[in-house]
Amino acid sequence: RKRIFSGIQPTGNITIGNYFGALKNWVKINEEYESLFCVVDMHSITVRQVPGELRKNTRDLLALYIAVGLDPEKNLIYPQSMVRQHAELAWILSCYTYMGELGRMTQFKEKSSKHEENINAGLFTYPVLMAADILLFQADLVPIGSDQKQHLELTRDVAQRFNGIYGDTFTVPEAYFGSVGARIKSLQDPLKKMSKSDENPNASISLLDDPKVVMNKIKRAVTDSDSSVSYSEEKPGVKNLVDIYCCATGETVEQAMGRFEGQGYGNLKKLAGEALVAELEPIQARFREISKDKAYLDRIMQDNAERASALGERTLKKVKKKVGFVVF
Ligand code: AQP
Repeated sequence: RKRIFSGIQPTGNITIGNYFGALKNWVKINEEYESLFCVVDMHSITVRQVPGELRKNTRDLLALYIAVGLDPEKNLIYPQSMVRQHAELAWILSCYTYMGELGRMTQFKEKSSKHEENINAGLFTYPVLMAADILLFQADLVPIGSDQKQHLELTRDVAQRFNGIYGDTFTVPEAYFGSVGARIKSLQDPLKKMSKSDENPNASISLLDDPKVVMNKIKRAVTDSDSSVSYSEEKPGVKNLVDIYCCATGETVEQAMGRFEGQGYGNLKKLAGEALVAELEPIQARFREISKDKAYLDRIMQDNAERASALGERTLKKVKKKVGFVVF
């Protein structure tokens, strides 16, 4: 079986964007592959975090992985920082990655302009850690959103460079673009993507928002001064609501437009909200169940991290030997 690796940062409340863009796809494909789903907490400290919140978000995100349907007995589900091989490989790979390459990364440019007070070296070398995450496990496929394409390209370049110098060491991974996920946009500014670290709580819907909150946020979603539904780039707010409706129901845009075209916005908002609530309620119920049992989640984390560590160690040992470290 081919192997896949993917991760999400525990940087806030996981949104329906993260769900439709990533998690739901993982659930669809995880049984076909040998899968690792990591909570990438080491990536998130490139931006300042409140320690207690980071720890809670990490546990919550792990519980959510399980609640959406990823079985921790069949997949490796763990926090990145519990597997030290990620950091060790990242250091070695950083010596095979050029400043010029990292300087071209658009996410670094964006994030450094957003966090001018804290442009740290980790923000710059973020893609090296991501390369280490993937290459450590010899992943064949990496489910990513289009915004991560450039980072995956860099991962491939670094893998090929290393293989070129030392002979076959790393599997060169391919991107896997899922089929469920439309890009979900902010409910308050539909030209921006919905983001878990958005400061406006009305801009995003959390996977854990209760039904009333979901309905209200959808009701308040920004549309336009026009009054009838059509699906086009000129009407980004309405298009986003149709996308959300389709993601939650599994209907195609054509089917949805057969239902909503030419109507006012009220019915679209109502049905999109109801469909979302129906999708989220069972996930929330499972999440509450899992969160009640702290010992259960502790055990899953420890057991999964141990297994991931043993798997990663195989690659790390090989790499250490190749670069000339003393290895026993
Ligand atoms: N709006 C979105 N629509 C579809 N997919 C999305 N993803 C994120 N937002 C949307 C996908 O979710 C995964 C999470 O990746 P991440 O944790 O590295 O964070 P991100 O991409 O930077 O997502 P956020 O929510 O915007 O986080 P913050 O606010 O912390 O930067 C990825 O697979 C991504 O494509």
